[in-house]
Amino acid sequence: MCASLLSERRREAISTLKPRRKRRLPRARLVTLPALPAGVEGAVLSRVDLGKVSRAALAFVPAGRGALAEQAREISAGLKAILAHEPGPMTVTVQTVFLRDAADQAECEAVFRAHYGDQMPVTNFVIQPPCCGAALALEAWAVAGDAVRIERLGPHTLAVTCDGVRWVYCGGISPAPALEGAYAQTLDALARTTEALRLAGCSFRQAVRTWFYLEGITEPQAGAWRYQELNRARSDFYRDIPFADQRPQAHYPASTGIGMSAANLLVSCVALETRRADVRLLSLENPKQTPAYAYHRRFSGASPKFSRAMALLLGGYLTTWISGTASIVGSESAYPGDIEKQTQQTIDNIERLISRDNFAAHGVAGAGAGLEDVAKIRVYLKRPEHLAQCRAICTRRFGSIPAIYAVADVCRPELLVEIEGIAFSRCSPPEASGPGI
Ligand code: 3EB
Repeated sequence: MCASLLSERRREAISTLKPRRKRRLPRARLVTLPALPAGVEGAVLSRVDLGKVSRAALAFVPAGRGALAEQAREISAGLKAILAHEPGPMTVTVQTVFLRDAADQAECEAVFRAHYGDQMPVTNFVIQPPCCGAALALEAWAVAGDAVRIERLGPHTLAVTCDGVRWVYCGGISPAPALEGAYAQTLDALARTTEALRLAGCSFRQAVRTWFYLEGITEPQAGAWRYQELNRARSDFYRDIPFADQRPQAHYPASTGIGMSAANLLVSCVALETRRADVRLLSLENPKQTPAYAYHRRFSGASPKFSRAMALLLGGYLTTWISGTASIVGSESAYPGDIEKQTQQTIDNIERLISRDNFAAHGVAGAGAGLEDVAKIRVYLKRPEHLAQCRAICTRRFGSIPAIYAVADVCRPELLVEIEGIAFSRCSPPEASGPGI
């Protein structure tokens, strides 16, 4: 089934080429959807071929509805079969486990520890029920390549080095349990994230992507909302970080700020380090959306400090981290109460954000991506009963790529859906003049 989907996607890519380009061969996509081994249900895999290194993204929900441990073991067995079926050895570097019940975390963790032994990836347990009703869902990233070096630098830090670039993954970071209030919790979690990055020799300035999962995101606190308190802490913390080093414009990391049904706050991030000169980081804004850091005070006293996307141009390869994106036009929520229109608007926003036109408007020619270059998405739905309508639209527009659908509150009560993802495409290599990252 997956093989035919793949060719369907390729056909789509060819048929949408503009007439004047008809004679040119379509450039091979970096993202493909390989077939899974027979007998594994509920999993979708994408593979990203980046020359010396290849990556795989997996989204997996168990088919069974037995006890948590049974569902977790189904995932463990399926994961083993899927990775064994790949052409070469693959290592899972980072994973996010979406859990229906916070009380299941210890048991779930035990199953994964048994699965990985001393090869445990950086792991986030996010308390967001899978929309389909399963007790858990898994999103996993794996890497393969002869020249890849993996360093496990503690429970919250893992580094992948290849071709002169170090990708640092930090996750599973929570504030001290005794802390109260989203302001103190956020500051503490950010301090711990800094420490986790430091184990890999990185600083927060090198962060390109962050995730903030916040319990009670739309609940009041300290005369504001918990999300506004998170923004106040993030703004205070970011004030002293020279994110603007490379360009005049601030280049805050791409980010997701989303609700979670328990466990206060969870933070994770990706940072990059390289001395290669043919590298460029570009933070992207959406011409149709007010930059979040410039939102009116009415939305948050201290604005949300993140970029709509962060792009890495490295040699001829472009990686684009797409922030959590919602149905916001300008700074206003569009289509309150309408899941289908919000989903379409959200995907329209993403399409525009990663387009070649938008890269060109940011001063970078020869780069960009389309929805067909997205290797994995996460879809956060406020209400699980919207799953079928939302998934139909996502599948139509992104194809059958790995996708996690989880129940979570979005930071504004009227928003019903938020989508994030990551795209891989080719680009003209940036001029070899940069100082690295
Ligand atoms: C928005 O566009 C929706 O606070 O880090 C999206 C992505 C959102 C990231 C964050 C918040 C964050 O404003 C909410």
